[in-house]
Amino acid sequence: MFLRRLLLLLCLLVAAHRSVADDGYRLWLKYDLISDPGLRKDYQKAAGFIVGAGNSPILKTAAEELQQGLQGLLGQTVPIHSAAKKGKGGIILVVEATANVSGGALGKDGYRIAEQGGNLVVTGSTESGVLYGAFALLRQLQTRQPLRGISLSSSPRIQYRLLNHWDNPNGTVERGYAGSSIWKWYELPERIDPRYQDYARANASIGINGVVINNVNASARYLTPEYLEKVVALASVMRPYGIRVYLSVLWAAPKVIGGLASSDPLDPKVKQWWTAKTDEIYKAIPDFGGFLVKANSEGEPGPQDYGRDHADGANMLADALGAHDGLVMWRAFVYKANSNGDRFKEAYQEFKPLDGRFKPKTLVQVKNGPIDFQAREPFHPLFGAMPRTPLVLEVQLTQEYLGFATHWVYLAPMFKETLDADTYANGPGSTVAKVVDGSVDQHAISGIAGVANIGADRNWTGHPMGQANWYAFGRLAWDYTLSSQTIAEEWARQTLTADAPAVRTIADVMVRSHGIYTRYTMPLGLHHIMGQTIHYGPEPWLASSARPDWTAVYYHKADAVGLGFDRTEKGSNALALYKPEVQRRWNDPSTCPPNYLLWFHHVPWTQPLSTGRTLWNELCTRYYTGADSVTWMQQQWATVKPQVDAELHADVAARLQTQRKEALWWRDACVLYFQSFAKQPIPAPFSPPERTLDEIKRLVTIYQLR
Ligand code: BDP
Repeated sequence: MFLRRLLLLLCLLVAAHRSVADDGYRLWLKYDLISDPGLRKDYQKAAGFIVGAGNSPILKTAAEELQQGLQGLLGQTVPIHSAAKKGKGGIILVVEATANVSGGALGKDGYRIAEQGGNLVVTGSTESGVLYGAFALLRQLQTRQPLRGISLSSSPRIQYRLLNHWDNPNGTVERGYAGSSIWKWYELPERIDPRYQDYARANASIGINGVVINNVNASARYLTPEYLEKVVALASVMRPYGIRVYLSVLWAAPKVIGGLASSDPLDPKVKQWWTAKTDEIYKAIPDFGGFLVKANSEGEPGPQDYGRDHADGANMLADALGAHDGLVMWRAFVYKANSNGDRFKEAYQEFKPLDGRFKPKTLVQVKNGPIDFQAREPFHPLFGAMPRTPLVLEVQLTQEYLGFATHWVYLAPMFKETLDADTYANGPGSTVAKVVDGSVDQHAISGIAGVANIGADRNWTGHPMGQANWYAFGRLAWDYTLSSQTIAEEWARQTLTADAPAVRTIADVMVRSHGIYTRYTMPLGLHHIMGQTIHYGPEPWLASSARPDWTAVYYHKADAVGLGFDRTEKGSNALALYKPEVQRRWNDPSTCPPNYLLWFHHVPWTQPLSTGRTLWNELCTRYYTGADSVTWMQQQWATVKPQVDAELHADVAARLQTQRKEALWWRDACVLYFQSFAKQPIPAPFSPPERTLDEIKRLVTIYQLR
């Protein structure tokens, strides 16, 4: 009998242990019971009940999310009351459009959390503000902050905070590394996967308020009545979380599904078609967000097919929106095939002359850098150059050029590098962030977009650490003044462990990881030397492709003299696109930050750099120390093994092994290839690679095979 009981107990223990194994599904919203009984008691005293602010869908969500979170964290029932409840020790949710905080009124969708009369009052300036406040309060508990004396207020600095999904109707995801699309088009609208709600919850918890659900290389299918029904179903899941749904549209849709002969934006029939289509969408989805357009870019159709320009196209769609509350986000990611040109300048040359021509409700969406989401890019010269047009900053969370779901790269430092860059558009301090939030040019609308790294993998992002990039994007979109370190610690504490030293170790690795990645892949401002088509692994020797600006040699320009793209006056003069203050700094190789050097200069191999080493020696040093730093990452990760979930620890440890292996590919491929131009030995204390360039080329080629 005793033995049987013991056996049963053991089975239960094993089962319990299994059930808490962390598969990453719960993201940063774990809400596990707080183990410190003292702290738990304090929280229980302050959060014994909730008084809801009302019964609208968003307000109900706010109360219910708070309830669910608190019940998990505190291990007790937390009732929701509808009317102001007498008593102390509860949380009161309030909407107050004119709520003030020290320093002024709360911004739109802002919140304030303060103690009042023995309760915690969460005030939102809108219903969404209450929801964000509820999540902010949960974050306080999840990161074990005291509630006594709490006084917090925050308002979003950027108004439209969007995820852009590059998801296709057949379930694939362009540049997606976390499985297939989370949208199950063939099941919708009848079956609503419960995952959609968890997705909405995660987004709302970090302030994301819009999602473009389909690829910018868009299918016309989404605009058919059959697919709009499906979009309606998704919109109804997002709505209670304050999230609006947007669509990427195919420019040629009037031809493809409308039976028209043209999609010329100035053709009255085309205008009529879009107006009717837009009305149809708003009838079904009254809070529809609007359209995202990739036109005349990488083979996509657009207004230029009819001799019109981007502004003609965007304005026609803005007219079609009419009085509906929606936006047109028109992408500036364009580059003509011009073998004598410099791709760096092309978007600027096309869009700058259009400044002032875009109608209200139209925003131009610009990638962080001038080429294409490279590991590190200088800020796009359009920021600060289009004062009469609101610009959306587009960053990429999916790691197309940053090692897919294999390499651990925390992207907040990269996003911040762009956000904090000074354009000098309106004097010093005109950072990209302030151009984007509208404050430099007094725009009433502002937006930021992150190309999602989310897929159907159980843990959402493939690499467990990729979740931090989703999280960081939302937090920075809300408040770009937060530091990368703060966000990393906040995320790690909620997601991985409550152990403070372990959190610090993990955050330290995170914050350095982007610098490490660039060192072993594209140091000193090298760019676009990755594997053709797949954009994975090194291929600096790539000399021919369908277009010259898809090769690597177009960008690195290695020769017997040196390395790098001369974009000064003597070269393509792309530097002239920036304000004089920026030009001055980057124009002189001795003041140009080493991280941008080869973006702008063709530097002799023997040239001493500000680091004291010659270009060749510095290049080798970065490749070698970068690859070695992955070993450091592995060591750091090993030290936190006792503090994080075993399954998750093993997952990340295994991915780090691949990362180390591939960092060595990058190192060996690049030093051996560039050595064939520099004709210099690998400097001490580093040892030359043990394999030949041909051996490494073969390895990389395997990844390109069909
Ligand atoms: C590039 C991707 C391509 C996208 C394109 C875009 O390689 O798949 O369609 O960006 O942003 O980085 O439109």
